[in-house]
Amino acid sequence: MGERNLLFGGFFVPKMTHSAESLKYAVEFQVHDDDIFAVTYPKSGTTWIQEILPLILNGGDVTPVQTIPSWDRVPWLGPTRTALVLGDRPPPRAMVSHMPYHCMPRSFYTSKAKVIYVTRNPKDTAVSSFHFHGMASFLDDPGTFDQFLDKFLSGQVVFGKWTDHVKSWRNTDIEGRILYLTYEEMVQDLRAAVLRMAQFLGRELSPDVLEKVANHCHFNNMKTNIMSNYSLVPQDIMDSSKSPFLRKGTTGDWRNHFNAEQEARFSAIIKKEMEGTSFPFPWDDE
Ligand code: PPS
Repeated sequence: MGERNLLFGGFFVPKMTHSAESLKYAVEFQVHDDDIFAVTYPKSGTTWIQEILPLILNGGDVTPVQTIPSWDRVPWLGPTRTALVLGDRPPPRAMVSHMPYHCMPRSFYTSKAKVIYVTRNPKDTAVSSFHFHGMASFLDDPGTFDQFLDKFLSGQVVFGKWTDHVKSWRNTDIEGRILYLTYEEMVQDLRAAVLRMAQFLGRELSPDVLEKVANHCHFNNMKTNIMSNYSLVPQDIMDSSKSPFLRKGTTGDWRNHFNAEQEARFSAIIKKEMEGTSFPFPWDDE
């Protein structure tokens, strides 16, 4: 994985978007008590949160989400662009990150900054990631779906293993300032998920605004928002003719990709690695 990636914290990150300096900047980043981080394992709903958060924080004004690209609206912590866009941003600052818990900025741990951690069914995450690897030139070629599953399960993908990431964020000592959400509950009832986020952030939204935010952030609406659908990225970097970034936006698409043997192999490994943990997930009984 060396050619396209940099090693950091025991896993790889894409070289096209990260540098040794940008990672150092992230580690040394001065976290403020009113900062808000949305943290995800890749392909778990990050872009969705980049749409929802600004609307919650500004009371439902859609202007920023219609005029500012997602990556500048709710910047990434870690990539080279971070310093440029976060530099003198007024509070409250909302950021996204794929970092596991132990790789957050040093000052994060003693701050009061809040975290929204979104988890997605690892099977759907793997499917989404497989298609993304096929369209993004800064990621390794995924190979066949079967080959990609092995890479995903062994952590030979950017940001490492799904199980390591999820366990790192489920075993923190920041209880009280972290909200756990699943992609599945967002798909099932977006309005309720937005309300949970707003309450966690201490923002009161009227029923009308809540409805407006949920409608605006519906998959079909986001898909046509050029500030959110990654169509501003040149085709040689993200080729949406191979697979659109906002691809399907559903739960359970893994059923269209996994055969019985792959499903059994995948489930057995995830189950074994999650042994001893007790986080109920909506996909546990599938
Ligand atoms: S990334 O590259 O890590 O930032 O990707 P990320 O944004 O985390 O995940 C992309 C998947 O999230 C889906 N998505 C949505 N689903 C439902 N509703 C809305 N509004 C929405 N916005 C993004 C996106 O379609 C990707 O999932 P798949 O399964 O590939 O469609």
